[in-house]
Amino acid sequence: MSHTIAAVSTGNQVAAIGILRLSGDDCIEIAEKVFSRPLQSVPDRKLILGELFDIQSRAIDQCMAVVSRAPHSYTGENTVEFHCHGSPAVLAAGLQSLYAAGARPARRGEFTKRAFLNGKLDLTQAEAVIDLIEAETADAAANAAGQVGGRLQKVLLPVYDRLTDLCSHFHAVLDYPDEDIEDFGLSNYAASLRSDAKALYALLQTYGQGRILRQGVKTAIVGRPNVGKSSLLNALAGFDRAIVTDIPGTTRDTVEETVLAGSTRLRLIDTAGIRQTADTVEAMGVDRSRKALEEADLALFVCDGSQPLDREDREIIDLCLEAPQAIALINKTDLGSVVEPAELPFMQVIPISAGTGEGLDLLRNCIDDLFAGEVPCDGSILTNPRQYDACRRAYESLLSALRGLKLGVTPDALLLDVEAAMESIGEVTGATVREDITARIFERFCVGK
Ligand SMILES: Nc1nc2c(ncn2[C@@H]2O[C@H](COP(=O)(O)OP(=O)(O)O)[C@@H](O)[C@H]2O)c(=O)[nH]1
Ligand SMILES: [Mg+2]
Repeated sequence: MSHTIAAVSTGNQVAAIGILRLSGDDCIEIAEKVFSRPLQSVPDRKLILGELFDIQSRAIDQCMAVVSRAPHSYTGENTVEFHCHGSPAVLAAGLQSLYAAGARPARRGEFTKRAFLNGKLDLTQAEAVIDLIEAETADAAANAAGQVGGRLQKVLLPVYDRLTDLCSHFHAVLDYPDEDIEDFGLSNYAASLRSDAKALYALLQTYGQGRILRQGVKTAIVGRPNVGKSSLLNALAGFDRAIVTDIPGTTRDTVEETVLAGSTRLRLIDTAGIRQTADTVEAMGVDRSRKALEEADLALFVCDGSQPLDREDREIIDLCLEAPQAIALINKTDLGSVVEPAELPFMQVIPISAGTGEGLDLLRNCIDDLFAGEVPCDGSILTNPRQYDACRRAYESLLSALRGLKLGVTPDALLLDVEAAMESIGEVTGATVREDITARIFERFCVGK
């Protein structure tokens, strides 16, 4: 018996349409109490025009009701949706009257949780629904949509399936010695485990891209004091996010802002100018700058083009060249430049003026070229730290199993590793290992007929 839950599914803003959603065993009866038309016998997924009543049975909106019966609904349960006019006041009144009629407020994610519990979505898909709703760029949305469609599952399920086979075979041979089951060929298993480990490794490699898709490109703006780093952050952000003065050492802490460069989302980090300093607070800021640079996906090296490069510039350049990607910016072109692009050992050198905005479009395009398109956005990559961690553990268990095979450990010890790998994959897909192995033993080998 599943209690009927109700919620506004479209957010609390004025809009053309707002949807009230109900899911649970009694939802059709409950919906009928607040609606002018009978719903028991209407066909599935047909829009029915009628009136929605508030708690005092006053009509508050003309709206459409649609019924989807179990199991053919998002949650797998009976559901009813009211497509109302999108007035927060109407939706709130409608919701109150649904509560009065017997529904209870839905908790966060509860519709999707029910879909998961009813087998309509697996865990990766359920998590992807949340990612899809929260996606901030088109690419992130496309990837999440792919995960909702089960792309990640397509990578993980074959691995899980082969491991289930292997385990069930081992168990069958060990636990049912009298049955006529082919003995295990350890060398076959080694090949199969190796290819599974390879598939997981390839998936783990996608996480760097996945993190960028999810959180944006971590971009550290670095350079000597006063070259115009904070001015650049402000110019890219489109407002005065960081304090800009002509006093060297103004920025003492890191300042973050998210901006879009084409379709690429950047987490820009403005840093304190890197230099030797006796000022304790500034020195801490400089340490943070170095740390931001170490963690960055992209380093934007900024120099002041109106002055020759000096030793400090060159030291910072060396640090920047260690970042996965780096672009050099010769700033203050409006003052005339004495720095030649060839003096800077970067693949990309762009003259800009944070003051006038010159060169910033070029910079945005250059960044977008570096990062957009490189990531497959079809949902086959890992974007989520929880999923990454579970896949990493699965991979390590498989490596341990392979080491065990080499050393000639007993099948029991091997099984422990393989089952641990399955458990970890199950954390991503929501599979329950014990049941799956047991089921497979009986399905495939007809043991205990
Ligand atoms: N003429 C000119 N001045 C700039 C430009 N960018 C920054 N400045 C000036 O340089 C000084 C230092 O800028 P700021 O952004 O605080 O540098 P930071 O210390 O690297 O963060 C300020 O007086 C800015 O107005 C530019 O493109 N052209
Ligand atoms: Mg600054």
